[in-house]
Amino acid sequence: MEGPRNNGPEGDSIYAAAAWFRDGRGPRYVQLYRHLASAISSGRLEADTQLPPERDLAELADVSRVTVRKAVAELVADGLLEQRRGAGSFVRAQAPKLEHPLSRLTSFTEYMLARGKASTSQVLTRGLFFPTPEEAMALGISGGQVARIERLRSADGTPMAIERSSLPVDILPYPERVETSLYTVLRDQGGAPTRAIQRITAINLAPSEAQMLSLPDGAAALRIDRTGYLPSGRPIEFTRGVYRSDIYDFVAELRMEGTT
Ligand code: 16G
Repeated sequence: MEGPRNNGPEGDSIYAAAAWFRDGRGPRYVQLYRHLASAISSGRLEADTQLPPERDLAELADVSRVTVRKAVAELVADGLLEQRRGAGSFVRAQAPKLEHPLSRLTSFTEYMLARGKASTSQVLTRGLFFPTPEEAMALGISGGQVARIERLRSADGTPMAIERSSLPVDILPYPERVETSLYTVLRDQGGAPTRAIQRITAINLAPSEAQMLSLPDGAAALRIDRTGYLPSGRPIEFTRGVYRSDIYDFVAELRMEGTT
């Protein structure tokens, strides 16, 4: 084993099998990958920390070198580690998380613009469809069709979210007009939501979603269902979005009742 590395207060114990391996929770390389990814995003493994060499890491973690290699390769592919020639693997400096205030109703485009990022949308589905019972219930409609748009949303070229939005046909008769911003099209036609209710759930990504968001299968993410209302109280938007939890932090301001 080589000399001490800059591994923070926990030293090498962070790599020990007891710290990350649980029976029945999937392949070892995936569990090791998840453990290291979360240690990096939480700051327990700081930027520029050098990982032990493959042979030592295999010994510390009580796994084969192939397992270590696979986990490290995934972390490099995700941009969490970098390999420096002849020196080994190092933790890369992480982009700060984007804080998303929950009390303000913003669109993806506005939110990213406010952070100096350019948003793009890749349309996955767009058209008029018969509503699912969930869409019909959320939008308060009993028959006819809904306009549906499914988009992969990116900021400065990084995939951030997959959003599937459904709206009553009279609100969005031509879904093909939505290129980047749904709310811009709605405002141009006289009405974007002014109030919304969101439900946030922690999920693990399905393989197809993980691939689109450039994350490993089963990675943690946030699912947010938003129902958006016009000032009249009419629900006009039901969006189910899956957001990268390694980039998004949703922040809520809370006030004690009776104070301002
Ligand atoms: C946000 C909303 C989403 C809305 C979209 C419109 C959340 C969790 N979701 O992503 O419901 O449809 O903005 O953005 O904030 P756009 O105008 O850029 O299409």
